[in-house]
Amino acid sequence: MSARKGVVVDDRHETVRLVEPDGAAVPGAQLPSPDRLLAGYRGLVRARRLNEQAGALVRQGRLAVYPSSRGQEACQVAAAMVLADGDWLFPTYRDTAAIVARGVDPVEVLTMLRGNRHCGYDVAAHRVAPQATPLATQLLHAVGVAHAARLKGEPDAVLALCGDGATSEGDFHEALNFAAVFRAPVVFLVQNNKYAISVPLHRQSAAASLADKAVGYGMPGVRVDGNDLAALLSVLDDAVERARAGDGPTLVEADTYRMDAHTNADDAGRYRSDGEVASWAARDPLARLRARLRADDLLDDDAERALVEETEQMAADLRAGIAAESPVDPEELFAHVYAHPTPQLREQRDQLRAELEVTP
Ligand SMILES: Cc1ncc(C[n+]2csc(CCOP(=O)(O)OP(=O)(O)O)c2C)c(N)n1
Repeated sequence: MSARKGVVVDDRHETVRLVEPDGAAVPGAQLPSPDRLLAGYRGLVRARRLNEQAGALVRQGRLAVYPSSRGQEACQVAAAMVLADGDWLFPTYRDTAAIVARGVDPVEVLTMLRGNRHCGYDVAAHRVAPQATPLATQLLHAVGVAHAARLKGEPDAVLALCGDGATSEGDFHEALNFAAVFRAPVVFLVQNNKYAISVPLHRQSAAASLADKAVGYGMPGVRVDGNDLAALLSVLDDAVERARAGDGPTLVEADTYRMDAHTNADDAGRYRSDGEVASWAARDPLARLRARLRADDLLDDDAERALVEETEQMAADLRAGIAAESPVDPEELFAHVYAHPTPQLREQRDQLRAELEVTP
């Protein structure tokens, strides 16, 4: 399907790529419009800064944890850009940057990672599900929402994100099978960043390519260069269009790499080499699109300076917003578990209350 707009190259597997790592356009590639590429570049720069700032907030003790998407920003930004306002996004714990690219305030998105009991943003207003930590559960929810939209005759499409490790989960199988049988308007975007924490892909799956899994479900599977924003936009546009037209789901595998550790609690140096990381740094999604835009005279020094200023403001607002957030009442821990708290919960609450009176 992607061959209609994109260019298929042979990179171990058939992979859609429009822009080479050095910024050169693949011969014959039909790139998205200049405006779209510029909007995408802005998204990439903001996403990178968000990743850096959130990492710093963890080191300052202001966030409990942050699963970084550095290196995967093109997937994050493209996932948001291909959706219309009425469409739904189903993200994982790693997809903070995609939610921000969809227009949600970074402070709201990071509220959950401060350890708050709620996800921090208005799920219905933004049409972004809460970030799922249990692997692949969000795929079933996404299919349910997509199926409901189809039954109600609504035009909305759904895009669900997951990692390569999540494709080994039973929920992945159930979600893709149901979606294909019922032609649910959903796009599954697997960010194949090569590791499930420390488990490399070859220990995770014996499939030659994760996109090949689509065949067994009876839906198209496309492998795309996940560090090429132009290719991602092209492939995902097609998939969303297909979903909206009633032609059913698509599985998209994005070939990318997690540049940071799994989270701040992980030491990636124990399971991957510096050489491997360096080889992916040379395929950086920002540098690639920047080189393309510069070569086409679509980006100059003034525009870059303005973008840096804007992005620094976003980071400053994020720091201030996280610092300003009011402290959470520890007793809230018990407030939203049951409508009528159990005797055990009441006992635990009383214990905590007594403890807090002694050591507030
Ligand atoms: C159902 C379930 N099993 C195990 C875990 C523990 N766990 C958290 S992240 C992770 C690795 C996931 O890897 P992948 O799906 O490739 O996503 P990535 O973290 O690389 O984005 C695991 C096993 C979990 N969160 N949920």
